[in-house]
Amino acid sequence: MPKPLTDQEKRKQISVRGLAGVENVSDLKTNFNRHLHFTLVKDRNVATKRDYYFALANTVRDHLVGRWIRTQQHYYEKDPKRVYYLSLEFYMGRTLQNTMVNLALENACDEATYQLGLDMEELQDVEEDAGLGNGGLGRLAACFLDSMASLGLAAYGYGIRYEFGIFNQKIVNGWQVEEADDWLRYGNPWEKARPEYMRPVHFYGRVEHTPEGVKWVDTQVVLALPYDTPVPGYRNNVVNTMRLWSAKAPCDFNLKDFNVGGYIQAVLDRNLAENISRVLYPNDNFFEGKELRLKQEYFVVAATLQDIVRRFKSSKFGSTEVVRVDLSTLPDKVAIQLNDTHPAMAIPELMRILLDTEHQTWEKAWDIVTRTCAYTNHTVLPEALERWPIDLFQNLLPRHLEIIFEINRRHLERIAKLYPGDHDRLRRMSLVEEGDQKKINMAHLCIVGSHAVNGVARIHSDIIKATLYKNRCFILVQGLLRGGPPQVPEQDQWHHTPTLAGHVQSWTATLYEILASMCFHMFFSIFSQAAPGYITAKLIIRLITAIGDIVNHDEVVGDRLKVIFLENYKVTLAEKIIPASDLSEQISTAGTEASGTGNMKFMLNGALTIGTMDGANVEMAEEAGEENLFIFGMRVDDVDAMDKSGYDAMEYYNRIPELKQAMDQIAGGYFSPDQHDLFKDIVNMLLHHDRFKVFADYEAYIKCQDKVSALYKNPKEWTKMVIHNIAGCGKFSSDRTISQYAREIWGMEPSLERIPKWFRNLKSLL
Ligand code: D6G
Repeated sequence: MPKPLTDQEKRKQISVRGLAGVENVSDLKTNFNRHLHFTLVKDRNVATKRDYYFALANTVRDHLVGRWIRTQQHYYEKDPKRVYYLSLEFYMGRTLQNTMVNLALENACDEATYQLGLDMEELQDVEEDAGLGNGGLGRLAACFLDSMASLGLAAYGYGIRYEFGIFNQKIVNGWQVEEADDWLRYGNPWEKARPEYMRPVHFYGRVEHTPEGVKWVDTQVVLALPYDTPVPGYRNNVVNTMRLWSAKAPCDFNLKDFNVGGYIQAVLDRNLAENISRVLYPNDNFFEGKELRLKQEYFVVAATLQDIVRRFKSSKFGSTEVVRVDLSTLPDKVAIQLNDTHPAMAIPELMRILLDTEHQTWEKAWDIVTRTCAYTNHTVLPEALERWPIDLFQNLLPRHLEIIFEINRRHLERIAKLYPGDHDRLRRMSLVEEGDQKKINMAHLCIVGSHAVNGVARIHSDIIKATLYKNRCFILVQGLLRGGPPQVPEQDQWHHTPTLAGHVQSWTATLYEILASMCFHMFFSIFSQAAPGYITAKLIIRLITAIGDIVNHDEVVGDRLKVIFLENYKVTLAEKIIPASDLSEQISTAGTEASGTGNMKFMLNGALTIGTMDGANVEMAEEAGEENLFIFGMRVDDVDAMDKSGYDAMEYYNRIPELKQAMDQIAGGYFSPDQHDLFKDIVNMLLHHDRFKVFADYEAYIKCQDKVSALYKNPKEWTKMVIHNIAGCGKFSSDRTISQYAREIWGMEPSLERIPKWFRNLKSLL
């Protein structure tokens, strides 16, 4: 008779079976019930759908834990180069399904929940989106974390654990109304607080120059409390970490002048310190310049750099034993990627650590910083570029301002030597912008302080080179999708199901005539979110819903056209809309959209693109063949030429009758019968101060839409184009993008290997 297993041996066996990927439905059921009982303290009589979701999430999470610990052990043992992706946004969406897919648990969980009498999809729907981002920039960061883990890179995402993510959009009487996104209300099963790694972050105070060195004193301290979220790679047993910081007031916050009244006030004032991580600024491509935002930017950077230095200096897992005494080899072991200028303070902060704490010379410190940091630019729109007023800086981060001034002094000295007498160049390239109010140009700081600068699409990188800064630029192309090598399958394997036609025509009475001759139904679905303070954007949303009110009830049009505003666009909604769409509109004026992200996702998911030669559209046309996209309108050169010759919207308005009619209808209250001049400002803007020159592309757009409509009537030809698009979208895989970043910027080698060897060999801590 074999000896019965001890409890510990049994546990180990279960865990080894789990780790080997042989999932057992009955184990999942047992663990689900265990979590329902012990973690949620519920029985099946009283459990809610949310309890079941949490039980399932915890069951799935258990499968991450061993892999997570072992991955981190491995990094400590092998000491590979690590990459740190610093971003103010990580737009993660939901986690449960992604985790199940990456761990190959989806089928087993589906079966287990089915046997328990539950519907897994319904449970998945309970999960709140982690909406810690505005759009493309934040979603890119999330995709990159996934790819870095899938490619076996020792990578970390560092950001802020906002208590409130991107607002929830409600449409009330046609208007956008914002609601706070209280995503943590019911708890977050994916995160693990790590109070033991709490770090102090200093603000305000003053700088003392002493014979022993520079001291930043009389500061106000806020603590940064890390929350770790596991980031599993795709079926390779790697689990990396996303560490998000939350602001905590220290116990003695404002308690220095203790007295009874002061005590109550001091406790209430703790909120002020903790407000730093309260809410994500809901601005996409727009710089608001608020002090709280600068605090957020420095907060994440200061806490993260302390963590990076601690990890670099310590050796064995869990130990604080110091193996490296100084930071001179930092660039060999650490790459820091700045996701836009938002974490740009990493440059002066690392300088401050090297100069004031590590006592390095300026030259040595600068060499370390520039070889460690790299910067990704996300936009050239002037209203989006971060320019912090010097007064604000002086007050909040006085030592950093000194360092930035010194960086600038040396930088300008170098340029003056290279281009003697070129004062205009010095002014253009300075980190300090003169004017009524002096400002620090954060993009310039990033470019000067980095060894690599890239844009997010080829055309965008070219534009940065030509405009923002004629300096060292790497050309990379971002991608957001995972895809294999291009292969064109047989056409009859494809079915074209026009479930949701995204056709668009102009908003004119002519539209109705076109529609009357149409043989198919169109659903014109629009989704968009306006920053709460962006009045024009909100008015445009109101116009869209107003057009919907009229068109959707029009007797001539009947059911053939519906204009639907899909409220509360977010990752989860995108996952539903994108695969359901036939036509994707990517119609930015050439030179204004850095890349776009939806364009590539629509392409992969079988929609065709009507678009301008802008952002990633350019490369999509290259990959799929320009004949397989509906390209129209001005190229960047045409726009530049028009900038010189002048753009006159009135000329188009007066010359094109249906355009005039549409504008007159909008301005005259056709779509707002109760308030005739409601949309007048939009028309005024289009006619008199439209820097995007929308009318200049109008005729080309309408002509191109005619081509779209004609082709849509020919499903065979349409499907052929779709196949070429899907087959050509491999380049836009974020795995491909990250491999390129790894090799060309970080000096790391990606690997697609599954990692069973080290994964099994490391000692179990169970
Ligand atoms: C994650 C995973 C956990 C590890 C912790 C700290 O929470 O296993 O102990 O990170 O890792 P380092 O910050 O020391 O790398």
